Amino acid sequence: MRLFFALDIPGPLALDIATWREQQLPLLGRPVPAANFHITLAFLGEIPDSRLDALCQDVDAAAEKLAPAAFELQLDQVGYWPRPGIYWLGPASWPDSLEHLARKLGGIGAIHGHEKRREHFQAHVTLFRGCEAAPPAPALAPDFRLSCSEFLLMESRQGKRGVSYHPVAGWELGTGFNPA
Ligand code: 2AM
Repeated sequence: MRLFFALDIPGPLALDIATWREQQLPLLGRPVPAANFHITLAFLGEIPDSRLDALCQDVDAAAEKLAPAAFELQLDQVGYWPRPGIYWLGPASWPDSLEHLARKLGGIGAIHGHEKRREHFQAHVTLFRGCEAAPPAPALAPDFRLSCSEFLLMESRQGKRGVSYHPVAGWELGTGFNPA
């Protein structure tokens, strides 16, 4: 199965983002359907089904040790990566704990599958793929708040109508303090 770790974008927020995209950006490349919006933490690629349990156990152990706290992201900037042709929406900043978590999950993925790590972590929601040129800056700058209280292991399935993503497992993010 083709797997990746991600933060989900809840339906109502995904619709708000899609509406803003429609109003503010021209149609360049292939728009990602709102139902597929997410923030990738680590991409694992093809992982044999037989490794799923061991993978999840490693994530259980890492989640217990790192005890990542829930957080909020302000999705307030857009960016363009020419080589993959991706136009994205993301936060200008994010907590160190999110980056640690993403790196840890990438490391766990590398143990169970293939080395697929990106060099620099940039939290982002892909809005368009196959973008050959940078779209003009949106007249109305984005400013969306995303509350993150869990992260998910997602399966990517290729169907007749395109790719769809399905949660396989999830881990809650904590409150960030230990009650006495
Ligand atoms: P992105 O859209 O956030 O850039 C599921 O396929 C997700 O995994 C995609 O949305 C993509 O994230 C990410 N992904 C796919 N192939 C990848 C690769 N080779 N390296 C890193 N991330 C990848």
